[in-house]
Amino acid sequence: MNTPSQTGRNAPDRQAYYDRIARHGMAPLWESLHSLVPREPQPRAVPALWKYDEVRPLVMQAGDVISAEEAVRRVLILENPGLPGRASITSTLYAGLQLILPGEIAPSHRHTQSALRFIVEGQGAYTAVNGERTTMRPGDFIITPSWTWHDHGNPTVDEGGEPVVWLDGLDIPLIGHLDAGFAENYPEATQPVSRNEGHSFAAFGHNMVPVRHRSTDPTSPIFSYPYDRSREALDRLFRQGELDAWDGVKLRYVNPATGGWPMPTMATFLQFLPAGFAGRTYRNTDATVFSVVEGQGTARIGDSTFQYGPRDTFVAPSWAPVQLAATQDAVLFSYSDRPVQAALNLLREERI
Ligand code: GTQ
Repeated sequence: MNTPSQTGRNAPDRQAYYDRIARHGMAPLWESLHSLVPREPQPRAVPALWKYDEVRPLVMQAGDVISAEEAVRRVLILENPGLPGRASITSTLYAGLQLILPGEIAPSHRHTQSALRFIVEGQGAYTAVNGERTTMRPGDFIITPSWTWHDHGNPTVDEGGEPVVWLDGLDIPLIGHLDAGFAENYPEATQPVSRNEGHSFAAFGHNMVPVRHRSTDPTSPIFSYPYDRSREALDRLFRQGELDAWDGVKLRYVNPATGGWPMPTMATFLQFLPAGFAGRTYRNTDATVFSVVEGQGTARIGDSTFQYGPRDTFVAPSWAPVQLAATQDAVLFSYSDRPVQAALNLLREERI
């Protein structure tokens, strides 16, 4: 039998050895192998819920603290309690609630991070992308693709403006891990408007594309996916009996020119859960952020049980079991990094 002195296998020797190799920029794999290569995902993100009734007053107070112009983007970051200080709701995704008051402008800039907006409260504000403005209404899903100029604005009170709040979803942590972030400001507060509102939707939003359109651009040519259209689709499918035991009626948003995702890094979904629905349990490797549009119910995520209602945000970490139920007809918007996982052949789903 080896004695520690013969082999150097006692703990103090080990530590001295670790200290020695650390001075050479090395570390012992065997101390961390299990966490580096876990048997299954071990996310630091935890299930979490932000009740809109609780956070709304705080979002509105941000309007007293700073102007949109000074803040550039006046947003309260929804930070996962398991990822403190990292501006992350999951390990790859960011979420925030952005407020724009009547008469305000959030100045134009662009960045390699992709952004989505999901309108939570108020209407009439606009986002401009690539020279086209889109008016926001609750439940609308709007995209700001990577490296496109974008500014947000809101009509004055006299023009009928009201406070507008939307959920920002960005791939900020993912782009941070990749060290692929670039950004620049537009020389003026707003970019010039070069196309009428509705242009991109007319060209690409009706199951048709311009006759010579040939782009294989992974980014959707549609900037806004209006809620009334998506809601109607869910409603019709439900009436025709399309109810999945796990998902209710669930559709994904598409790039209509390719059938792919609206943007290369983030997938988005809208689902309908009828009153009384008690979904079966599933889990996915793509951690998912949910924004409640309508209705009420329960989300069981891992060991947590959340009562959700309109405008609440909640998050399911990677591989956590999820069970969705509704006490009133409910509509949930959600987003995840699924396109990235699918492209890398990493996506796993389990329907239990
Ligand atoms: O609207 O451009 O919530 O750049 C975070 C970063 C929003 C935006 C955010 C951003 C934006």
